[in-house]
Amino acid sequence: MTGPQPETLLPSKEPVRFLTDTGAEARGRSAYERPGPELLRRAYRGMVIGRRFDAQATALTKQGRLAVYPSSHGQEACQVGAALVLSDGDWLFPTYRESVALVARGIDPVEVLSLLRGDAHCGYDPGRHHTAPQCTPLATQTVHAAGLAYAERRKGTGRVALACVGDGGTSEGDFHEALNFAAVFKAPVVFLVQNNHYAISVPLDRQTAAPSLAYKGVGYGVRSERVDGNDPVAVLAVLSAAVEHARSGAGPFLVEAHTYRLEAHTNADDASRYRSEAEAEEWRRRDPVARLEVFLRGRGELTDEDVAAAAAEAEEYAARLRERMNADPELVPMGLFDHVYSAPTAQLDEQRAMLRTEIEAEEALS
Ligand SMILES: Cc1ncc(C[n+]2csc(CCOP(=O)(O)OP(=O)(O)O)c2C)c(N)n1
Repeated sequence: MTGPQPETLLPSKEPVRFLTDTGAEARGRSAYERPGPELLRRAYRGMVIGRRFDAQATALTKQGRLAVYPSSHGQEACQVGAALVLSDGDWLFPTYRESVALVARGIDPVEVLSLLRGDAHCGYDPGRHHTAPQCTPLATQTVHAAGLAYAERRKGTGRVALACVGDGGTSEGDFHEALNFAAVFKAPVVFLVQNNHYAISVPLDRQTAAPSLAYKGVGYGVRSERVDGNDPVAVLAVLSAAVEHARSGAGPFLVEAHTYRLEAHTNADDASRYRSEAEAEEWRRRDPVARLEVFLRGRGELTDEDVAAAAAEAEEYAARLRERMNADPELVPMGLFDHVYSAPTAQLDEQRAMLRTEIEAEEALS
């Protein structure tokens, strides 16, 4: 029997944390290295802008400017952490929930939102940003990430892939196939499981009987860890170590981040039907933005001016986004058929012909 000893794969007994719920320094030493002030300050700025972006996107659904928006309010530490631990050449594989991670990666927010506006399958150039299109079928992106990471390993580029997946997504077959493949072929991929406790209305205890989602990695021989997903310091520390592990050739790494989705699943969902306000209130007390602010201020690494500057930048960002989203884009309906397959299927050709006929009939009327 070869392969790693199980003890080397197991997550910490408690989720890794550097901060208390209120942002003080947590007791005890961590096996992970605390990120330096420069990275933490960047994370703070990214989270403030990300939260403002999220609120603006939600408002745009109410104005009918956006068809749907899955909020990641409350999950900013994971979202911004995922973007900040990757270098430009690394690959990010997001789900529909990851809009804040995409803007933190520096992608134009209007391009990020064009999928959710219904204008395109993907509004940004995945090749340019090394970021896959946001995936709606659950866990499919984990297979793509494992395959791409394996290709990068074969090519010897030193690049890694980071795949985001939700707690619900870990029940999908694709997730298990991706873990198995990545472990056997030592694909340099990090699986970031954002356990936000609900898959739409399905709570975690109906999703898994495992001691924690991190144990799903152990069974496949994948080094796994749990982290307080609302502690930005811990998220950055653990994700950085996970990326380093993958980049060094040691194989995949699974991080389960314990977090909470404070808003409904999307604007089309009513969260009060399946969870209590008291529960959400508990999690509001562990707000990742406030925790990091308290911590950095306490160390003299964030000043009143820094906080005001981040808030002003976020307002400016939202105002510009609002303005640009209020303009009607010029759409090319036939473009929907581009980039679906490298060689179109007969069914796709048929659909394309049907749409062309409809457009021509409409043009003939006008
Ligand atoms: C393969 C598949 N099955 C079902 C759905 C419908 N669906 C969309 S979101 C969702 C819940 C996902 O929950 P989770 O993975 O925890 O992610 P979260 O939305 O909480 O970020 C479901 C079942 C889907 N998109 N894809």
